Amino acid sequence: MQRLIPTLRRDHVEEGLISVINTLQICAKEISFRLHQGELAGVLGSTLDENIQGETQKKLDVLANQLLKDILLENSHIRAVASEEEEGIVDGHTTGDYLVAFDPLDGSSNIDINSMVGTIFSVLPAPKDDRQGVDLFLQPGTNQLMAGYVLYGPSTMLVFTTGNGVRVFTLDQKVGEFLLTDEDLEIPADTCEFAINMSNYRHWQPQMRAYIDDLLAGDTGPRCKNFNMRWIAAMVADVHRVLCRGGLFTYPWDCRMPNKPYKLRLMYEGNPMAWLVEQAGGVAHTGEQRILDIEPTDIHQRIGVILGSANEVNTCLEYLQGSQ
Ligand code: AFP
Ligand code: FBP
Repeated sequence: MQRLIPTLRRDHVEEGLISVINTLQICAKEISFRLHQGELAGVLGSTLDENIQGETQKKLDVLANQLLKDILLENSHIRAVASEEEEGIVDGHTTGDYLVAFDPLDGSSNIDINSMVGTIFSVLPAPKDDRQGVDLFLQPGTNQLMAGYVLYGPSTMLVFTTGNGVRVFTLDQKVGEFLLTDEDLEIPADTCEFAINMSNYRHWQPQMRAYIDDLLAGDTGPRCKNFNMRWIAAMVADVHRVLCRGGLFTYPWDCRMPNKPYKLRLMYEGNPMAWLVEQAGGVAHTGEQRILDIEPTDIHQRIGVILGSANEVNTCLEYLQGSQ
């Protein structure tokens, strides 16, 4: 089975970016080890702190964030990093060509129940002009050079794209290396599976409720087929399922917070997952526009997300746009 670096070279990935990806996989192995030690490592449970998103931080959130920052910032190719857990960016090397945005542990409510979590990352080019600070990162997802995630599940998997399709590597615990286990993921265009937090039903727009109502109506309803639902409460795991066997994943507009009606974050969740999904032949949309085309105005901005099997996402969009 092919190893990581030879695969990247075969894909003609530039050496600086290979170095960044290599550093990311070193971080992934370290986080994977701590997660798999679980309670034995004394890292389960919460801290007393809140992160920039106003969420209580788990000890492993803090640990994963620190590990990523420390290890990434040693790499001279990295100009700066931005984390979902921190307000500002952290500067690295002024001559670095790359920026890395990451969500250190996505799905952190799963940590204490020994369920799936992941690390999501997005690599952008460092602008060559005089931009500084957070402005460096305010680039659309179409600029991404590499995007992916590590899924810490029964096995640890590294899934990413550099624009040549979606490659999947599995961590061989015996030799401590990621080995290529799927060359090119493709999302089937049609699906009978969806993922949404149904407990928020009363907070959605009527059009989204109508779409879900029709899925639930099954083969005697307007969609004339039965749908199944899955929800892991970790986007990384739900999107992994969609990449592996198709499906529609959405975290839609929600009326509870008029000024912040969305949950998922563009830079750390939306953009990297959108590029992966598009590279696998799927569609990733906010309900109003293609996610990758959004010109960000804030590194922590939140968006609506509807992604997955192309035909199903397009059907959902027809409901939202009122043509169904
Ligand atoms: P964290 O960023 O706190 O780990 O949350 C993960 C997440 O943003 C995303 O991965 C899930 O899809 C979503 O939360 C689950 O949210 P619910 O609480 O609505 O299930
Ligand atoms: P398997 O025996 O095929 O693994 O099925 C597992 C299971 O019986 C339960 O563990 C689980 O609660 C249930 O199926 C899930 O069923 P559904 O497909 O209705 O969500």
